[in-house]
Amino acid sequence: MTLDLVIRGGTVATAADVYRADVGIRDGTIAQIGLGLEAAEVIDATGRLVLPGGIDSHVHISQPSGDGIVMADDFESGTRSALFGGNTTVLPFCLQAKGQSLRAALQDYHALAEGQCYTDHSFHLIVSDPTQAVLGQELPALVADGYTSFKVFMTYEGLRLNDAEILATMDTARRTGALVMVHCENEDAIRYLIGRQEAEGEVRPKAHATTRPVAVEREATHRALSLAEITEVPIVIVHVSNGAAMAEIASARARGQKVVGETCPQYLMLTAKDLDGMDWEGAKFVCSPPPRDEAEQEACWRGIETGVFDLFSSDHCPFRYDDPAGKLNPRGRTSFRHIPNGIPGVETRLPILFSEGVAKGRIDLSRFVALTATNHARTYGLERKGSIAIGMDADIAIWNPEAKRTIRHADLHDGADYSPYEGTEITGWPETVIVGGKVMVREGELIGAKGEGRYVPRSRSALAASAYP
Ligand code: DUC
Ligand code: ZN
Ligand code: ZN
Repeated sequence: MTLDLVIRGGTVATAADVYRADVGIRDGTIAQIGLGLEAAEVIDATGRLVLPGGIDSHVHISQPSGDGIVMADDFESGTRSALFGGNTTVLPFCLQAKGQSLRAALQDYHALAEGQCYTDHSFHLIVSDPTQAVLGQELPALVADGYTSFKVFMTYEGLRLNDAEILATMDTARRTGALVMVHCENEDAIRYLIGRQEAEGEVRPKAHATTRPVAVEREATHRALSLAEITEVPIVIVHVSNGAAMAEIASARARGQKVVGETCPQYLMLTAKDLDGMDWEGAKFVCSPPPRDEAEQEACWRGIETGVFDLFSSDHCPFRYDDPAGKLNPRGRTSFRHIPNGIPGVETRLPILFSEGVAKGRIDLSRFVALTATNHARTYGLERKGSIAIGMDADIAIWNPEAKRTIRHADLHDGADYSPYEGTEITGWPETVIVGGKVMVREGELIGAKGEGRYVPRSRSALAASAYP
């Protein structure tokens, strides 16, 4: 068999196995796995790990974020940063504005992504306006077209759905075999707590954490799971930050519900104390749910180790710090309420989990691959992605497991002006990244061009597919 490219002599890891083999690629696909493979182009991977490219199934790129606020990444910078972080596919969200059709929203996002991406990509939908037309006609047609997952919010005025709307949206998912992702925080409770803080004159960034305590997330998680139980749909609880919300997921599973749990680097690496920085620096760490404390970090690690979490995503949602269109926008300087929610992290997600998880012995390599690639592909219907096996897309990251790096924003490739993980020491970094058989980053150098990442329509989730053979 004539191969285009062979990755020779590395240690291949999948979610099931770790073994020595050469990987042969032809026409963008993994065509052979064996020993002694030959091709015109050979990459020597001796001493390196050959892993499925990361799939980050929770990122925000070019998402409208309120008056005068601009996200720090467009599709060019966001996917370039993802690529350097060892990712080969990202799933950003397509936000439906109130009154807008989902088709129109998708057209906008496709236009923004077209010709700009370094990685493959696909879109989740955010349903903010679940009218009868949207739920009855648009969504079913879009699910059939490969947009097989959508997110609903229980928080944010203008975005949150009430319980009746969540039930109706979940019912559409039930009828179409789509997967619902839920942002679980109780908006009314947050409003109440914000009112109390304001009455006390507290406006600093740290109040973002105190107005979104664990109970706010735990209650909403319980309610989302109950609504999913009632409508009989599988769901994803995204960006889980604490042990109490994890316990809700575990008990729903024990009752027989199909639930996927997701956590993110910020819940392992940051705490609410980071929001209490000098001179508004805490704004750099404002995200929702907020980071908690060391005990909750440990709880999240236990969830990663024991399987409460299937997904480890970045929730990359970047805003520049020192920028009137970012964290320090004129209103954001006056109160935590106006600091845009979200932090960058698409490039550091995999190195952080590798370093803190694999290198420190908390998880093994196969679990790392499952949490960062394979489970994302199965959960979101990316049939040819997330593993190294014959017939799969040749999406591969070659890692130096011994590389020592210190995270410095100056070395990253996103459009923000800081990293929340500045100064963190890392062991292990992806050096060469291959997307669809094309070497995009070679030993740390960008050699691929924007536009080489493709849009990927998706099948139904493995979790939702049982109703749709
Ligand atoms: N939810 C997200 O998923 N990302 C950023 C902000 C938010 O609330
Ligand atoms: Zn969210
Ligand atoms: Zn998010």
